[in-house]
Amino acid sequence: MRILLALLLLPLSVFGAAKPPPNIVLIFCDDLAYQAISAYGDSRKLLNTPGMDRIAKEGMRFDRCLVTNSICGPSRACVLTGKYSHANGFYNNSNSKFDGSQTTFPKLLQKAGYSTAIIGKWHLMTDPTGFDYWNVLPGQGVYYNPATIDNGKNVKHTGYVTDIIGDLSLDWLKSRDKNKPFLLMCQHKAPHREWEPPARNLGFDNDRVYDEPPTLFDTYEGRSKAVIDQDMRIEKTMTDRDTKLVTPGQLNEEQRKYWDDYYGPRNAKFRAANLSGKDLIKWRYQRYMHDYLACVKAVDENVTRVLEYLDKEGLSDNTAVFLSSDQGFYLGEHGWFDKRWIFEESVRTPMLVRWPGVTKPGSSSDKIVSLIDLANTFLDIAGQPAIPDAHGKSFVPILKGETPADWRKSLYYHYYEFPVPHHVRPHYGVVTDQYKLIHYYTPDLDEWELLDRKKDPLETKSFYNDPAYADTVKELKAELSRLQAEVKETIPPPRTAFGNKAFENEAQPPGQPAAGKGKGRNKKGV
Ligand code: SGN
Ligand code: CA
Repeated sequence: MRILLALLLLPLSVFGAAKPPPNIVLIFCDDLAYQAISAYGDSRKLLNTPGMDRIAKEGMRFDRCLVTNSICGPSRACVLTGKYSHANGFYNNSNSKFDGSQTTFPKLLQKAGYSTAIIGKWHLMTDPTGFDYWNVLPGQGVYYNPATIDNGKNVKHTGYVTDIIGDLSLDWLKSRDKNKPFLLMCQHKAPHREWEPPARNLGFDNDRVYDEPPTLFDTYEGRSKAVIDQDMRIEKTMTDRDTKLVTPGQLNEEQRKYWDDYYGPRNAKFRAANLSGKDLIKWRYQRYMHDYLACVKAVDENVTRVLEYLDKEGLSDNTAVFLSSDQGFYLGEHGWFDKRWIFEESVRTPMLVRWPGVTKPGSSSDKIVSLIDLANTFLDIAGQPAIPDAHGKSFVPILKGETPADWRKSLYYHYYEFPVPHHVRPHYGVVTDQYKLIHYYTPDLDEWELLDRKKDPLETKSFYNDPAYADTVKELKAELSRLQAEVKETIPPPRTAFGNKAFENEAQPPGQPAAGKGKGRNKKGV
C-alpha cells in the first residue's frame, strides 16, 4: 500500500514545477592563505574558522586550487572571463585596465535571468559591467571608514570594512528581486596588507606565541637569482606601518583609542627590548600572525552571517556557496609575506564549495582546479552554455563526485609584474601534482628551476641541474610548450605586460636572454 502511494506521488515530484536554477554566492577574499583556514589543517593550527569550515563540512574542500597569475587584479579578471591574463588583457596591478566589453560570466548569467551583484573589492580600474548592483571599494580600499562606489556614486561609511561588506551583502540579499535566481559576489578586502584588525578581535589570541614555519630563516642557498633578489621579506620589507608601530591614519577618535589601548603598551615593550637580527624577525612574525589572523577571523564571522541568512530564508538548499581568494599568501614561509610566485603558498588558493544535494558533505578533491575554471563552473551550475573560448573548464563533474578521467594533470602559470612592488621577476612555468618547472626570463636573467614537492615539500631546493632529473626536465619542457601552444601565449609577452618601466632602457626585449642589466628598483609601491 505504502509503495503504491509512493508510486502515485512520484509523478508529482518528477513532473511538478521545475526547480528554479541554483543561486550562486561567491565569497572572495584578498590574500587569504589556506594555511589560515582550520579546514585545511595547517600544522601550526593558526586559527579556528568555524564559518569557512562549515562550508567544507557541508561540501567539498579543494586541496589544489591554483591561480594562473598570483596577484589581485589579474586573478579577478581570470575569474570573470575564465581566461588567462594574455587573453583577457589584464596582466598586472600597475597599468592594466579591464576591458569590460568582453564576455564575462556575470553578463551571461544576467542575460539568463539572474539578478547579479558585486560588493567589495574590485580592483579592475574600469567600472564593473554585467551587474544589476555594484558597490565596490575604490582601488585597494581601506580597512577603517572606507568609501565605496555605489553604482557610480561615492559613499562614505563609518566602521570596519569587512563588516561593511557583510552588511551591504545582506542588504542586497534582502532587497533583491525575489522572482529571480541570484549571483552574489561578496568580495572582502581582508586580509590584505596592512592587516588592520577590527577592535573586537584585537588580542583575540591572548598574546599567543605562534609556531614559526621551518623556513622562516631560509637562506635561498642554491636558488635562482630571482628568488634571492625579491623584496618581500619580513626582515627587509616589512614596515613599521605593517607591524603597527605606526597607527593608521584613517581611524576616528574612538577607533584610535581602542587601537592605542591594545598596541600602545605592547609597542612600548617592544621598543624597550631594542631587538635586532633574528629576534626582530621573530617579533615581527608574531605581530604579523596576530594582525593577519584577527583580520581573517572577521572574514570568518561574516561568512557565518551570510550562511545564517541563507538558512533563515530557506535559501541554503538551492544555493551553491563558494569561498576562495585571489591567490594564496606567505605566512612567514621562506621569511616572506606577499605572493606572486608559482611556488605553493602563493599559487595555491583556498576553494571550499557547498552545493547541497549535489556535492557530498565533508568531501575533498586533490585534482588541479583553477580560478579560470570558475566562470564555466558557474555557467554550468546555472544550466547555461560555457564560454567557448575560455581556457577554464567547469568542475561541476568533480563537485558531483564524478571526476572525468581526462581531467587536467598540469597547469600553465605566468606572472608578469616587475619591478614594483616586491621585485619578483616575471616567470612562467608548469605545475603538476609533484613538480614545478619555472623559467625566469628577464633581460638580466635566464634561469630555470625545478621543484619537487614530494622530495622537498617545503620547496627549498631546485633540482634543475641534478642529472637524475634530466628526463623529468625534458618531459616538463615539452608539457610547458604544449600548454603555451594550447593557451596561445606568445613568448615574450608585450612590454606593457610588465606594468612599469622595468625594461625601458634595455637593448633586448624580455624573453631574450641578454647581457643587459636590470634597472634599479622603484621604491614607490603600487
Ligand atoms: C600593495 C601592497 C603590496 C601588495 C600589492 C598588491 N603594499 O601595493 O604589498 O603586493 O598591494 O596586492 S601596501 O603597503 O600598499 O599594502 S594585491 O592583492 O592587490 O595584488
Ligand atoms: Ca590579493
